[in-house]
Amino acid sequence: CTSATTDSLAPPVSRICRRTSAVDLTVDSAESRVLVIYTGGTIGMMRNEQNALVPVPNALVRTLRRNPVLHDEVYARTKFRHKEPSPPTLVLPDTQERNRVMYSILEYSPLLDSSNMTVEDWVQIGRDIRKYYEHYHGFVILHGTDTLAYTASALSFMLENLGKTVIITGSQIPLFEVRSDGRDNLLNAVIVAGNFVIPEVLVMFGDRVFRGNRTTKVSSECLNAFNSLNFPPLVTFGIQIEVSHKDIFRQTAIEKFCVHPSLDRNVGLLRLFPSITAETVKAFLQPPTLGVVLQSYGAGNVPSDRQDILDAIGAATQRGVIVVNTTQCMRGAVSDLYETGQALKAVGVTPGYDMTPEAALTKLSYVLAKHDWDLDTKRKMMQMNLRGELTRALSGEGVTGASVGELVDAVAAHLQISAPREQEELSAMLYPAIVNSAVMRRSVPKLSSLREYGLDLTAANADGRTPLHVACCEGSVEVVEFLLLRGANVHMKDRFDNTPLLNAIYFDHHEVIKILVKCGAHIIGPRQNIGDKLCSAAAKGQLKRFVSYQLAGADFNQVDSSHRTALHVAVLHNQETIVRFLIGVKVNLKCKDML
Ligand code: ASN
Repeated sequence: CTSATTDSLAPPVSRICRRTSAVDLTVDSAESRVLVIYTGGTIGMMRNEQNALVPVPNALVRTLRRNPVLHDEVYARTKFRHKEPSPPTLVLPDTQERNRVMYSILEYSPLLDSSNMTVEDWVQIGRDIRKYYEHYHGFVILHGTDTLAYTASALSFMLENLGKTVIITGSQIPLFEVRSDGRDNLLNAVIVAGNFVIPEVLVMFGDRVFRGNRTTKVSSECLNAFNSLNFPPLVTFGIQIEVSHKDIFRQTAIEKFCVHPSLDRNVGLLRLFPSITAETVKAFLQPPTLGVVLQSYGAGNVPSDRQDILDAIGAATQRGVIVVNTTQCMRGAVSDLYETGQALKAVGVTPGYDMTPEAALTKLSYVLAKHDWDLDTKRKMMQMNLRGELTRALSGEGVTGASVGELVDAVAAHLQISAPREQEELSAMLYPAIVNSAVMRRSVPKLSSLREYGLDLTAANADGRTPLHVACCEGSVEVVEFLLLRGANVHMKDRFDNTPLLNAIYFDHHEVIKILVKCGAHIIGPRQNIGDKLCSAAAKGQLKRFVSYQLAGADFNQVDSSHRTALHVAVLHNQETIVRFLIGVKVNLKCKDML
């Protein structure tokens, strides 16, 4: 990330004063941890003396604790019998999904109605996600609905190379009331964050989860307050939770997660209306304005006979102001279908395709804060699909290719399968097998052609194993890089709780481990029983394994179930090379085992 800061940003210490250190919570297999960042909003509001809804501090956790649908007290008591975790941690009852989810609540102070939130609050949320990134499987942000779509869009750009699920939700009716949408929204958001790796900033509301930067608040009254009219939902809640894996936007760089620390505030939204004056347009485009999202009519049209307005826009783009054209319509994109739309191109306006106003505005703030990009690059970036915010086919980046549907059709016909649901299940079984056979052969050309045929190189098989897991066992650096550059996720866990990194460690593929770490892969000690694994390697004198763990950033002071470190075991088994290695990496020499 660049370390650019803008003069417009005050240090983000002002409002949010309560800081809590990371939870010290061990997690067993088939458990996961979610951090809930509670910023405010109706979900935690009550009426004051003037009968107005205001956020109430320190009330949410107490209420959630008393609700058996949101907290399993018996499980929590057994789990936390030694120590109450901090921040306060609740446990979802068994939801029949893969993981039992523990969720910790980090309550901001003061809690805010989202109408009072600013860029500083987005930066603070970004910082907290960065701070706790390696301690949790996923993140939920509880937020007021009024500006939720702006926050979701802004975070989608600020969180670079995101590899974990970040999901924003809130409610229309406070959770303290008998009839509230807050309970289901929170429950569903925590379930998704704790069970699925969808490496995007998402919005959960009602029975759907949308890509955050495609979402707009469409109703101040309905419980289905949000919609995404240019992109389908990524998750739908019915009797089953359906995840649309093919629509997930994946990062394709070998880089670690980081948070862009600033946004430029000198941006604005200008909505055209018939007979708007040139003076209004000029005033809007005056310095210090650096970027404007123009909301034009229909498919991107402006009055082509209003030379005064076009001149005002042209003068601004000449000065270096970035003007992005979007449509006032809720659905659809801008194009140069009409003469009235082409007029804008002639005066240096950048097309914004089908971006929502919230996405276009926050993207502009983000792009303008990238001080190492020149103006030309910034304009290009506004037209590129950075986080799934604009439709690729419209921007000319679409991946076309022959369909593999014919193969599935042929197998389906052979097996006499015709129902769409069964065909989908067949595809889900066949595709990973085909991709994995190319991975086993270490054949990058084969993988390329499978991709051209439309096969998903990130899809998991029935054991939850992705092509990246298989590649990390095989150890081909070329294949691992190829998959990572095409969206493979380093945080995916298979049915046996193994990540690609653990697979690479198991086979001591040191070069592969280095690439995975570059991409943000990390090990979580207690959860993955690293202490036991280190002790076992120490007993066998597996020096190579210790180098693998070292490359993966393991803590060699971790203990096994008998509270012994690898050093205890190495000494016990007279493994001199391991003892020398451990002393070399400065392990704690004073740690005592259970005896
Ligand atoms: N005014 C509230 C907020 O945005 C609305 C809500 O959360 N439903 O904080």
